[in-house]
Amino acid sequence: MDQERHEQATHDPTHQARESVEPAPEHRSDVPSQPPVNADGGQGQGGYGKGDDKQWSQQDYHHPAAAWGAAKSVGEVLIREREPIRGTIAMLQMNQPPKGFDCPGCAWPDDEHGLKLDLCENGVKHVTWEMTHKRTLRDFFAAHTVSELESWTDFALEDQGRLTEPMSYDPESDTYVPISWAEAFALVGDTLRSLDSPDQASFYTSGRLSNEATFLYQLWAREYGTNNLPDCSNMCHEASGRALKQSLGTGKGTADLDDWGKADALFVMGVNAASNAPRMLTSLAEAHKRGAQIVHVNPMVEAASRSTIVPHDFLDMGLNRKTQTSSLDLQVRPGGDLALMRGMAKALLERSAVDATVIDEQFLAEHTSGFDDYRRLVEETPWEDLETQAGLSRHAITKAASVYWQADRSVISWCLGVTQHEHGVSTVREIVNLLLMRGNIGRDGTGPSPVRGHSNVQGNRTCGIDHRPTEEFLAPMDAATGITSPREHGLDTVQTIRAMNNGDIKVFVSLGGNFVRAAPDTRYTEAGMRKTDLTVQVSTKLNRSHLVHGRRALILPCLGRTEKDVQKGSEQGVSVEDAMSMVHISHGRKKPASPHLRSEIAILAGMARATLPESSTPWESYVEDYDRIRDVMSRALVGFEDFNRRVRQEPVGFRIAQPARERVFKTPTGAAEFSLVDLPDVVPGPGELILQTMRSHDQWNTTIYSDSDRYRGVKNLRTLVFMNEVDMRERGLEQGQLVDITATSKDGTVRSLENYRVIAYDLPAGSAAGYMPEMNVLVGWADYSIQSDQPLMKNLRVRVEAHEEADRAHENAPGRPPGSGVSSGLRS
Ligand SMILES: Nc1nc2c(c(=O)[nH]1)N[C@H]1C(S)=C(S)[C@@H](COP(=O)(O)OP(=O)(O)OC[C@H]3O[C@@H](n4cnc5c(=O)[nH]c(N)nc54)[C@H](O)[C@@H]3O)O[C@H]1N2
Ligand SMILES: Nc1nc2c(c(=O)[nH]1)N[C@H]1C(S)=C(S)[C@@H](COP(=O)(O)OP(=O)(O)OC[C@H]3O[C@@H](n4cnc5c(=O)[nH]c(N)nc54)[C@H](O)[C@@H]3O)O[C@H]1N2
Ligand SMILES: [Mo]
Repeated sequence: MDQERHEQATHDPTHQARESVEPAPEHRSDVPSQPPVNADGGQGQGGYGKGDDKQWSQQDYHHPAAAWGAAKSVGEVLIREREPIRGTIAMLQMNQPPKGFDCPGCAWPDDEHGLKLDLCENGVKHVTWEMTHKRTLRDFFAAHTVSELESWTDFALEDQGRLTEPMSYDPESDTYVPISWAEAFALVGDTLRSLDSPDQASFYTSGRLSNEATFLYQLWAREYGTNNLPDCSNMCHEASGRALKQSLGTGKGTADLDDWGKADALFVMGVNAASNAPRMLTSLAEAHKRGAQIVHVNPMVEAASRSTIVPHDFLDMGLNRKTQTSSLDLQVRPGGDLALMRGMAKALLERSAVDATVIDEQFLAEHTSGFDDYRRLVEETPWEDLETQAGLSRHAITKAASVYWQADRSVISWCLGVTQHEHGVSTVREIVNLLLMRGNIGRDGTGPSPVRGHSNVQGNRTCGIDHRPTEEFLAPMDAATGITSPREHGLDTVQTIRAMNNGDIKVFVSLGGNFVRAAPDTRYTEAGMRKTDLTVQVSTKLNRSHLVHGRRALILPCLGRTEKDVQKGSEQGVSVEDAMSMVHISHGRKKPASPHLRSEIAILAGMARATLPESSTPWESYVEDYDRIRDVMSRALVGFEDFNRRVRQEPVGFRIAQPARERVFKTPTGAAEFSLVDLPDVVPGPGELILQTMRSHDQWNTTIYSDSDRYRGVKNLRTLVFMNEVDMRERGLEQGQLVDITATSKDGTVRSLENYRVIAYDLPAGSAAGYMPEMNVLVGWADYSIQSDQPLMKNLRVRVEAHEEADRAHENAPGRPPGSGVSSGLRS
């Protein structure tokens, strides 16, 4: 059976010729009729996805977001995972307190009433992915060497299903072999204790770890002696946290779902909400129905900025009645958001000459610092510069400003389109500047609202995953736990990759996530991983990071969020914090995928005890009853007082105090601080394009469900680059043509991807877009923002040109892993 699957996964690409052709879409007239040639040698147009031999196509998508397309897709996923009944029951329990489990998908908050049914297509896909009936058993590992598995697609790896028992890499047979939990813990402990310094280990986490597990994770790392705690936030919202902290004194948004429900204007910047935060569609549809204005700021006109039929709204579904979800679309230049915000501030100041009320002078005087300087800076910035940098006309900018000044209450939200840029911190601070001018903070229906990614990425930070912890955090934590945390800052994601390559990191522990795929500079990251002495992956499914490993390697399988966690005969719950600072308890309901799985908390405690045999931390006792972890957390963490009681409050737990919401600003001046930066130049050089790497509709970060991207009209193709038609014409490129993409890194090194297909798309001239994680091979390790240390995943400087035939022969050598059409080196 495994053999069968394998063959399907690494099929002979020439079979594609036999597949029947899709109905001719609008753009297909000039598409070559021969079968698509594989990009990156051997794995095909599906990139890291399924890569089957279906013909690709692309056409415009005209239907409302969510709606029947989503319902159909959910049905298909349930059937594919053979979970139609259990899947449906799980859907009905998801996000339903008091006994439901928190959706392990995105961090969008629960409905204020807790009980209303608000599901989304991608949440359901995510849950079903975890609940699959498929299992990766020891026989599977015995039958396939790691070298062989390396040639499989990422899709095929995860498609083996849930991991079932601890496995350890055996170099002699080049396979993973079973290991007992006790031996696995001992290997981790012994290796860590043998290091010259605790700083030779790095402890990564992806943002889905519960608050309780997070707390134990950082406790283990710090008691052991290091602040090397990189996380996915380093690639995600680091810029938001830093900016909000500088401007408002605390690193989180202030708006909650209630505020979204009361705002007169919602600004949605740099997020593909219909795919990545689908439950936002409900808020947008409701906002439109009550007459609020919705402004989308995005170089691409994404599905959420058209219309939606909210899938749980069965009446609307039945009547095919859609709701508008946009009043204005601004196709900003990539990285031009700061200029847009400043342009809106300038229009606001101009308007204040005829209508003084558009600026909240009283709020500015009482609660802010630096406004006069900001006013001067804005007045001195010429309109022409703002227009050029924003890529928008003065008229369009002023129109957005008029929506803003006519609204009594505004919320501004943003995601990766704003943060994964060189000037991400400055841009978020400019968003806050604009909010402050009208007192849009600490009032109902107002505030900044970063749209977070992983379901508990915000909680991870709150509970201590931070390579730069503050004394404010460490002092009470040390006092409550009796440990002495190191004070020296640790390594983040990019610096961990550097240190691995330099031989400075010997042990890499990963609680969830898929580091080699998610991180920038794929080849360099892989090389670093292979240099380590030990890699430890606590995971639910097989992924690339298990195959690209250290000299020794462990795969430790854990319970998923949907599964029952029983310790000492009693069911345990864990908590998470959503993007709007609400903390609630989550109970898995399902029988675990295997009797050998352990909870993340139990695995952490096992590794910690083996590392720190003399530790006075009651690791074993914490595992027996998670209330004990919450008790110590209530003493260690500001805002978690009386944690055990408050987390069980119905319907949705409690909100962590966010002082800025009460207009208390913990900045050095005690006021909200205006930021004053020069307008950055974000215009690409001649012949250059700014490439952003983003998600398709059918993927969860490094997990790719299918090779299609419904709302962008793409079927069966991931190795693509979207370009403006004008840029295509300038380069003599035609729809569907094969191209090479070359990125020049900040340090002058050059990386390229070959045999990608160019697709015409409505985005600003000078910009391009394609999919992560395939395109991570183009992100040099040195390409990170000096403000946030975030990799510039939306801001790569590239050239795109027709693929040269001569290169093709060697690119299509069969069996080459995806991305081997990649070349990198010092060609500058
Ligand atoms: N189904 C699903 N849901 C997810 C995820 C998933 O993979 N799948 N991932 C989760 C995670 S970890 C995260 S962080 C979030 C990510 O959610 P998103 O931020 O929506 O993620 P991306 O797909 O990277 O899309 C980035 C968006 O920013 C736009 N953009 C690019 N450059 C600019 C710019 O310069 N300015 C502006 N204004 N916009 C720009 C792009 O066109 C695109 O719409 O989603 C979370 N939710
Ligand atoms: N080029 C480019 N690269 C990017 C981005 C981009 O926009 N462009 N976005 C970045 C962002 S925002 C993020 S957040 C990162 C994502 O980076 P990661 O968080 O590292 O990656 P994921 O794909 O979310 O991790 C998937 C793996 O998590 C494991 N897993 C799933 N559920 C559980 C669980 O309950 N417990 C445990 N222990 N493991 C589990 C499974 O084994 C699965 O294979 O990628 C970043 N990389
Ligand atoms: Mo993220």
